[in-house]
Amino acid sequence: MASKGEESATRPEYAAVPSKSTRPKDFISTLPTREGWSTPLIQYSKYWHRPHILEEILQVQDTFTPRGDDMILVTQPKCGTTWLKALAFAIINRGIQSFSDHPLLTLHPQRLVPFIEIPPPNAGHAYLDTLPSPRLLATHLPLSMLPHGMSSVGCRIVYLCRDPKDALVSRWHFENKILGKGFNMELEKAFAMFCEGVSECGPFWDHCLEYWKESLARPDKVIFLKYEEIKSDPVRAVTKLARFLGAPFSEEEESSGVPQEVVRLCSFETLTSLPVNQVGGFDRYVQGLGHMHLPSSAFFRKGVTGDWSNHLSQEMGETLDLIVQQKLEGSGLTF
Ligand code: PAP
Repeated sequence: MASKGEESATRPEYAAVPSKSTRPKDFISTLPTREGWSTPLIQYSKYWHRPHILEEILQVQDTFTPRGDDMILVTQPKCGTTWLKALAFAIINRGIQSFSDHPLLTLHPQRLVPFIEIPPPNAGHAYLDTLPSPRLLATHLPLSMLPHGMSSVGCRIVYLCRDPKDALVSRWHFENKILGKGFNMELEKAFAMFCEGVSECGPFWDHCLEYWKESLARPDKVIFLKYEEIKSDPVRAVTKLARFLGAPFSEEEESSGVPQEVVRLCSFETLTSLPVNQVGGFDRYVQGLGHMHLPSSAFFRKGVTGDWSNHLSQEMGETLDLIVQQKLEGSGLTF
């Protein structure tokens, strides 16, 4: 019988996205499209994407070269990406940077850890090749759409998910904030679409399930975390994450409170108190919306669990819970 290690070595590659040489011309225009919140959504291999992001995803398939020591932070939008970027960055850089002179004090976590599928403005995807190893990268991609080669070279993947009700409400506020009067999506309609599985990178439950199953099959390469679990015991979560990333805290570090320092530096309270996270922002071109300015502060709202109940009715909460429960049935994953 094959051991766990042997099994993972023979698993098929993740990639389901066709490469440039195999995909038809105008590939995107052949895919199902439907109305999204602010731009249309296009469905590829059951997942919904904004058109410009899908174009980037296709390019990444052609250009991204994974490295064995890459660490990939994966989330669906609004599941705690900014927080996870800060925590992972602080963990792996703790040996070379003191907490009083830390890059997180002067750089937004979103800048410190680039997204694979969203290159920095004017940089292009080749930018990722210029980063020194080990690279800390982020993505919202489903497991089955990760760039080719990530599984076989053995990248470490950290998956963070969140109660879908909170992720939905957080996303709705975010779009409201960045689009202002240009955002006309009623929360009830956004909720109905979400329940149908139509959300950016959704269906929400399928995205979670793919990584959940992979974390059970390859626990040394994929770790599955929940926003709520980090909230309730951040030191425990940070310790677990450090161990997974191959940078465990030493006894000396534990007794001198280093895990607590990481938690404090990356806390909602610390990050929101820093000017770098309150002023300025990110400029992006979004097809269908034009040039957008994403204020740095838009990535920080309340930073709590259960805020959905201030925006969705109890009945809506129960409806979504039931859908998610049915979709996850038998997997062992619960929210
Ligand atoms: P992204 O996926 O678009 O990059 P992401 O960082 O996941 O965004 O979403 C922001 C959410 O994380 C916000 O949640 P809320 O709307 O429910 O408040 C934001 O407040 C929360 N967040 C950001 N930083 C932290 C942090 N340090 N601790 C806890 N929550 C945080």
